Amino acid sequence: MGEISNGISKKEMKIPEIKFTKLFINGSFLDSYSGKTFETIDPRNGEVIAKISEGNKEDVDLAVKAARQAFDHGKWPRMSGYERGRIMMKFADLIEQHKEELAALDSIDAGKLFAAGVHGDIPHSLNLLRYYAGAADKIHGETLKLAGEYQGYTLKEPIGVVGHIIPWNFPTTMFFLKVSPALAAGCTMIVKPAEQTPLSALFYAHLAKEAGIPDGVLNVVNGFGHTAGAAISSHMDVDAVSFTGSTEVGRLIMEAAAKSNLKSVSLELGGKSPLIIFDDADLDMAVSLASLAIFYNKGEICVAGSRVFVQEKIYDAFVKKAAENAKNWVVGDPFDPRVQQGPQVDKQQFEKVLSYIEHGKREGATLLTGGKPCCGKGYYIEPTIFTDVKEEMMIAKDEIFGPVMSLMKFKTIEEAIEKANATKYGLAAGIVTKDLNIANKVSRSVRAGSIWINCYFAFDADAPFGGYKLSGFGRDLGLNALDKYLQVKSVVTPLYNSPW
Ligand code: TXE
Repeated sequence: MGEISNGISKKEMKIPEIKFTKLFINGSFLDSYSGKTFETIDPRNGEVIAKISEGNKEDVDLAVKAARQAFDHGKWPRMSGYERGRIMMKFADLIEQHKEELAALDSIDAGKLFAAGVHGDIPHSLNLLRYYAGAADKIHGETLKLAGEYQGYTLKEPIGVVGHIIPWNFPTTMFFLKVSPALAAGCTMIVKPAEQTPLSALFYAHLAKEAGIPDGVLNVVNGFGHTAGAAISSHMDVDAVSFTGSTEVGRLIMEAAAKSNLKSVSLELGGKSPLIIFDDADLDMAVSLASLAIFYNKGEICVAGSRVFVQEKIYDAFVKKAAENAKNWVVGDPFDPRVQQGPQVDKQQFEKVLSYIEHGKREGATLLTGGKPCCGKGYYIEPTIFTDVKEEMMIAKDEIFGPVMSLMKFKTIEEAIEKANATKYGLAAGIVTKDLNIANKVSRSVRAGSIWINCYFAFDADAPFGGYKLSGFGRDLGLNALDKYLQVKSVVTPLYNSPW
């Protein structure tokens, strides 16, 4: 195992000062109504980073009131799209000026690689913000040539007050994935970051104000899911909820929406994505891709390629190389530039992953490599590979959300398609082959929202993203995402004289 110790100086770690810990409501940082706080923990060592104001129902009520006022009477929804876009561009520029500090916040809060933040999450989030800033003045309806002596047009109007409930695995990207199209559409909003990762969202709220986003448009209420999150999803004055997280909580959110005001809901949930590697694949490339697909972000990624199907002729060679690769995968402090994998986000996720590894061993899968905690005090887990995995095993069925690859062998294309689809999820799939016919056939047959051919994690602001089956519904990214935050109104008029 190419692990390194945590012996890096504080200076090298670039530990940022924690400037914002309160709730951000109506343009100001406030203590929570109850005065309560919760601790956010550094997964590198289990130590407390800061105490964060804990939002509850009363705080959500206050934030929704501010967002409602800003929507009904404020200038943001009535501003020209061009002007909204200009302010969003300024917001992006301000983020860019603070990108190292922001990436460091996500590193200490979520255990994310600092380099991945600076070169991945933050630039990608800037792309999102700028992409939707550019779209803000291009939100068009249609003209309708109606039957009889009528004509009409459709108007696309912002849906209103939106609740964004987001997870901890990509605190920055998730924030902008949700907030950018909603801002472009002219909505006002409340963001509820995950309780594990409250820090960067507060900094973004501060920068939004500096950029000129009016008070009440973007509110951030940190807190727990069953309190602050539930208060958003059951609120009578929230018009839409956009959620990313577990399938279990997705169901609760739909239920709360149904029982309150039938607010519109979109859900991006878990996954158990297949990566299918055919005999003709370049072996080195296939192994690198498969390793990245499961070990990147310590496997804490909804589209992780957690089920790897390898065609029989290259299976043995693949297994050997994948094991070598995993043994050389560097686990350690996310600030060290040599490191490829940081700690799991918290103790709960760390224990969840280890318990799945134990299940895998008990169910009879072969532990090829890894399988243990490592690197001292923090929540670090060795990159792990199981072979001899059977479809009915828990490690082949459940979302582990950790660095655990399940390797399976297949013979024919039909078998690969059948196995790939034998899951309750449908978020993403990868195909590795040089044969275009195979790639086309498999990409049409696998029931998943994103298909990556000879690549993985190929996200782009312009490529819609979302799930089939229990991976949810609705699309983030792309121009489609704007639809979640818009209403369509039909306006009809007589063509000539009014018949009435
Ligand atoms: O998710 P939760 P958890 C999966 C992954 C992970 C598992 C559990 O398998 O191991 O879910 O993670 C808020 N009403 N994913 O428990 O609880 C919560 O505060 C309203 C996949 O952390 O779904 C947080 O802000 N909101 C996923 C958000 O929901 C509630 C990313 C997500 O937390 C709530 C994360 C409630 N009753 C986990 N309960 C992905 N698709 O990327 C919780 N929340």
